[in-house]
Amino acid sequence: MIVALAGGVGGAKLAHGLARILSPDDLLVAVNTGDDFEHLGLHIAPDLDSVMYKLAGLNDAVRGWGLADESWAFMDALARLGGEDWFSLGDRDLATHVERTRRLVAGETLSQATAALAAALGVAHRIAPMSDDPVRTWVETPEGALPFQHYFVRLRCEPVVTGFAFEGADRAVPAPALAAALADPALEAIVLCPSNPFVSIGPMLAMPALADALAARRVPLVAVSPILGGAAVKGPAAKMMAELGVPVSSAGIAAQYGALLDGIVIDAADAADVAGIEAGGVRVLAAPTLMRDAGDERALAEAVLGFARGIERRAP
Ligand code: FO1
Repeated sequence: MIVALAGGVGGAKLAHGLARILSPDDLLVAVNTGDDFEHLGLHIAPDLDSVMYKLAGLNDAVRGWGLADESWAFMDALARLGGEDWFSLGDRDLATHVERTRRLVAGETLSQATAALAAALGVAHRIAPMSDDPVRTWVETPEGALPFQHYFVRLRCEPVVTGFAFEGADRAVPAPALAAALADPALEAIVLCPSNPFVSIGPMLAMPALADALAARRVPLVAVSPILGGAAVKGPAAKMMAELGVPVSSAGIAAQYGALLDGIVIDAADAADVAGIEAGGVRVLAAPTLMRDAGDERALAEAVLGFARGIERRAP
């Protein structure tokens, strides 16, 4: 059994590859909720939805978020009314947020609401939020701290980043499915998907209860680098690394995760980084990491599983 910790697009792609190989009982995808926010009275969970839509085969591959074949009548009508239109909710996507919010207001946990939505969309594999407790990412800039979606969408990641805060993380505990999977004797490995180490995996590691569970693990933990040839495959990871003084490379990703890692999968084009990372005691697999289609996703998932199953947990 494998636990994959995932953010949005990159995490969803690797999760999709893993789901092609592993049976539903043998995979848990635990997803960042630091990007979640309340908007227009609705609970929006962008990374959970990116993973859910991808595993359901309903995602928009070009836009990278939301549903394929979307229409925008709601947003057009909202803009005409002078409403908040900086965050785009497609007509079909809107139903997900309305139904999720209805379930949460009725007393369901985010885990229960997520499981219900995913099942309704035909997803067989298990998707869980990282926590049922609210964790909210703030992006620190020279002009002050910004809620994550204001930084990411409203300001298009333009402000310089000086740090991050994860409101609520100190009190949050891993979702029941994640806690159970990490304690399951059948667990073989933990995979950090090729997601942003600061704002996708960072909110998870900021939960002391999850950090402790990861530190107490008996199985190897491997990351897949989201950096390829000195650039991020998607999103602001490279810009954030540069602004924070972290080398924009897979070696920089390995350094960011530090002692947590037993191994890292980096792109074959970055093979020059292998020796430097291995000198720090972390095993490295150099393999194609760019996922352009379902074949790439499956091939990377197979490479990651083979690598993770072939290495040991470092002595803590
Ligand atoms: N990203 C954007 O760049 N612009 C949007 O208007 C936008 C709307 C949106 C609606 C629902 C959803 O699930 C995701 C949405 N995203 C949008 C993506 C999302 O904000 C980010 O990609 C993630 O938070 C980063 O992982």
